[in-house]
Amino acid sequence: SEQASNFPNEQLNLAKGWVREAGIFLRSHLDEAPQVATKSRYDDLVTNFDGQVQEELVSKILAHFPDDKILAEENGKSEPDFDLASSNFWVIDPIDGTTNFIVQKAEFAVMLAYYQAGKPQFGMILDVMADRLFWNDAEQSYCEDEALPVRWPELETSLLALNSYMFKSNANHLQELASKSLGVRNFGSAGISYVKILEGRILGYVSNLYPWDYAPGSILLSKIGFDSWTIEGDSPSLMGREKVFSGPVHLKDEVLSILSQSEL
Ligand code: 2AM
Ligand code: CA
Ligand code: CA
Ligand code: CA
Repeated sequence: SEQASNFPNEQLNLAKGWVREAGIFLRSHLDEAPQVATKSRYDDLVTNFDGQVQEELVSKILAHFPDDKILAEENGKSEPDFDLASSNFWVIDPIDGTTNFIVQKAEFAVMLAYYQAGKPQFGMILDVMADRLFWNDAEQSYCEDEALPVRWPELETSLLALNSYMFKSNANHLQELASKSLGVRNFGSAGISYVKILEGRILGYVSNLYPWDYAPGSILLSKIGFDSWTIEGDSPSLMGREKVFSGPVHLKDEVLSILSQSEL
C-alpha cells in the first residue's frame, strides 16, 4: 500500500537502537543516587538522568535528520516552535515515570513518537527494567518481535488505569466510570499504563497528560483498535496538557459520556 511504502523504516530502525541504548544507560546507572529537583510542585520531580537521556536522543536524531523538529519534556523543548501540521518531528519523553525511577527503580519508560509531514507514524515505549520494547510499523504494533492482537474488551470484565492526581482532585465521575469496571489500578507512569493496555491487562487509561505522555502510546494503540480522545471526544492536540481517555474505539461514546459530565 501507499501507506506502507511511505513508512519511515529508516527512522524506525534507528530509533529502536537509540531507545535501547537509553535503557542500557539508565540500567547501568541505577546504583547511582540521582540528583533530584522539583518542577511545578513538590511531587513533580526531575533528575539529572532525564535531561541526559533527552540530550542524547536529540543529538542522535539531529545528527541523522538535521531538519527534523523536536517536542520534548525537558530542557526548554516543551512548546512546539514549528508547524505541527506539516513538519517532520519527534516527541520525546526521556524518562516517563520519573517518580517510579527515583523511588522504585522500576516501572518507568523511555518513549518517543515520530510524525512525518504532521502525520503520526510510529510510537515507541521501552519498559526499561523489563527491557521490553513496544513499537509499530504501518500495520501492527509489537512487543519485541511479537505482533499484538486487536482486542474488544468490555468495561464490566476489565481493569482501568487512572491517574492518581485526577482521582485525588475530583473523583465523582471517575468513580462512576470505575464502578462500571472490574477495578482500577494506578501505575505512576503513562508509558507503563499504555504497555498494560497493549498487552490486554488493562482496558484503558484516564489521565491529565502532556503530548510526550500520550503520543507514543496512542500511536501504538491505534494498531489494535484503540485510540485516545479528550473528554470532549476530539483527538488530543499536541498543544499543552489535556485530559485524555485512551481505550477501545467501540467504548469511546460510553466512556466519554460518563467523563464529560465531570469537572475533572
Ligand atoms: P513523567 O514521569 O514523565 O513526569 C504519573 O505521574 C504519570 O503522569 C507519569 O507518566 C508522569 O510523567 C505524568 N505526568 C504528567 N504531568 C505530571 C505532573 N505535573 N506531575 C507528575 N507527573 C506528571
Ligand atoms: Ca516530568
Ligand atoms: Ca511522562
Ligand atoms: Ca518524563
